Amino acid sequence: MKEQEDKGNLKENKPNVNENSKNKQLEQFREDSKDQFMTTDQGVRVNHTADHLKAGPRGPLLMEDFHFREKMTHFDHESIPERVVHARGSGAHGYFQAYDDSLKEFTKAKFLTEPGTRTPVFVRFSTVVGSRGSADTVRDVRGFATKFYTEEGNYDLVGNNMPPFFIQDANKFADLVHAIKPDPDNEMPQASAAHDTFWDFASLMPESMHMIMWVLSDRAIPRSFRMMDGFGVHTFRLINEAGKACFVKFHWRSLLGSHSLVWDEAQKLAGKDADWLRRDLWEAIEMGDYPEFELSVQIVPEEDEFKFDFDLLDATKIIPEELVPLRPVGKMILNRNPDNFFAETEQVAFHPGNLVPGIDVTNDPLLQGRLFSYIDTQLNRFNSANFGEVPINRPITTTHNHQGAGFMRHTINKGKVNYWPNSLGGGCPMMAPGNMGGYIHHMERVEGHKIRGRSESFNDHYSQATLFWNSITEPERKHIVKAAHFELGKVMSKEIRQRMLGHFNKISPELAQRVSEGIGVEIPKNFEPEKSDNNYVADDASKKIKKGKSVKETDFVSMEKHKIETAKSRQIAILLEDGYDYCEVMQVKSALEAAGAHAKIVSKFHGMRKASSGEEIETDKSHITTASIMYDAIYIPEGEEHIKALLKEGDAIHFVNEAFKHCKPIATSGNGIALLQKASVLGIDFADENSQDVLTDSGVVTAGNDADADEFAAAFINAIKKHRHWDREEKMMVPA
Ligand code: HDE
Repeated sequence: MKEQEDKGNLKENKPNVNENSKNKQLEQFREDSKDQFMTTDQGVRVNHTADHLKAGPRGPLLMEDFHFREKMTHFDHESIPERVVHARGSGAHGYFQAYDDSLKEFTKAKFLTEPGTRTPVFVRFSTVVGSRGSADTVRDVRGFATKFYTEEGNYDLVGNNMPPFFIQDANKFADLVHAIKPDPDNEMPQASAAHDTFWDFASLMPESMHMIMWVLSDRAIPRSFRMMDGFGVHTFRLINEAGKACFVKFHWRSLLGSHSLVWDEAQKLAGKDADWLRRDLWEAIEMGDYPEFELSVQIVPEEDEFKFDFDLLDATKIIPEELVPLRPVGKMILNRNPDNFFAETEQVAFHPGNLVPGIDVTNDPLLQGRLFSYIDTQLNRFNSANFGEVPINRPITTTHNHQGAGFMRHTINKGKVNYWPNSLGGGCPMMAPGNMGGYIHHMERVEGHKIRGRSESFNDHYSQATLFWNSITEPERKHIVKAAHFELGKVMSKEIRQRMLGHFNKISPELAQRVSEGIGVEIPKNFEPEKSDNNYVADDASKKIKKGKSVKETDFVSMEKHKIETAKSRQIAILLEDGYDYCEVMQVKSALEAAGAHAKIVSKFHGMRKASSGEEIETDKSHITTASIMYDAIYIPEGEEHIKALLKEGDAIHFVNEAFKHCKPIATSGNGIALLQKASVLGIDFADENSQDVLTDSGVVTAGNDADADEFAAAFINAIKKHRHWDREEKMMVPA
């Protein structure tokens, strides 16, 4: 019917977008009970809510008690099904802003090319395997899903914190998830891959080997949602104004760098603070330490599709940055916590098929399956197709279509006409041509025989796993080996352990050897991986890609080689008892704060701690309410009485010892060195207590009592910037 060609009589549904557009929209739905009477859902004021209506003070409930029935009914229906994967998550609002318009050459998506616009976003970070109440710090992939509320409608970039994926085809997803989730008979273990079913599946799934390397690496135990990178994983398409397409991979880089916990710390945090990552994100935003991520793209012209030694449509592969460098596009800042967890973080519904003009999908068989699953899964969660009307899911543009009825419809569509084409409604709502924002799918030529199979070009499962192993540093390798000792050590079946060694041996004989030492089985001879029923078909693509470009190492996958060194937003514990040196504490504290770190006073008990010169500082945390695992670094000032007290305090000695074993920066001066000795800080050179020296050895900074406090603080901040000092791992016999 009618296609709108001139803008003359068109009511523009494209808002003037700024960073507050979404917030303004949400404001209409907020409720504030301050200074209000309680009411029923019907708006009737409630006069008493502590007792239900009874037949006599000791009698039964009366059915006519509408207030009780309404209240109880609501409570009984408060929960919705948790997400089948990514059930546990944390959300934050913010905005995205492009740096410039240089991406116009490749895409017509306005939010990526208009530097003057701040596009509102809502991000949900998540773990994948655990249920809603599981611990944050388990070994797992992290979800990194972003909803951009653009002036052209919602665009969702639903990514992870690791760039490859376990499988190539969506038809294996249900099996993968069944295998990694708790066992069906006893629902154990919670939020962990370390059980027979997952490794059984993985060991029969050679295509998962590249991802397995990432999952065993420290990326799977991030220090913070704010300190991890994000990846779109699939190859998508960008389309420019002229309709020309190119391939694209999306990357988020944390501007605080990508940092991890150590495994022992992650396990302890799961017990002492199961909300560790959620709390970290919430508190950082409340304090004004807004998480920042840079969006970059890797662009591959369509004509270069086969110029690599892997298939761009294979989601188990990365494009090494040496082959296609990252091109920065813009920055996202998360600056507002949600008002209500359920209404926003739980109800937000992402979908990789939420696309705007200028961005399109490819035939990646994993992505294609996702295009079905995400809407389908929302129907299970919301029991209605109207989930898009929930405030957090609404676009900031107005919506016009005939998809009216269904459970929980909010919008009141006017008029008789709920069909298209129509003449009674003047042909409205109208079709929008491409030059007026109508979404036009990329006109890719497609032809082929119906086949349950995939191109032979997907049939290389080890090269990039080897590339990963070859590209990382020795401490990172060591952590992978230890992770494999743990994960496979929990596997009862020796056959499964051995099959995994067969794969590791194909990735790297050194890796296999080192893992084999810890899991009590030999590397199998003449190992041939299972074909796992894949039907690989030789086709044109497979002939072409074999000649493609490759690299032997790619530094960018290593967290250690690509450290952003900053002390910003790091948590520093200052151990204090009465009798400390006030001037030194204040000088170091203000230097830490100037570097963007946060210092917290930790003492035996809550209350005021008195300096040797009489000043007082209030304790933030007592030993029983905190632990070294909750800090990035620790500092112990000098002071005669204060150190004497710490030397008698088991908790303080353990605090120092544990932080040392977790490779964290530690600083002390003067007689504080005695506390390090008592805490078995071994194999480290200390400064002479009675000197002006400042000495840093493996992240342990010590200063003589005549040293310059500024120099001392600067050395400490440098050690903090390096995050962890892995060389200590070599020196330690007894674990933390
Ligand atoms: Fe998802 N995934 N996924 N996934 N995924 C879901 O959708 C699915 C995959 C990712 O914070 C579900 O709304 C299939 C890759 C994130 O709400 C479900 C396949 C990547 C989130 C689903 C994949 C992801 C989900 C569950 C293989 C990284 C959390 C709840 C074909 C690029 C979003 C929901 C949030 C959630 C299906 C693979 C990321 C069931 C079928 C690859 C970050 O629809």
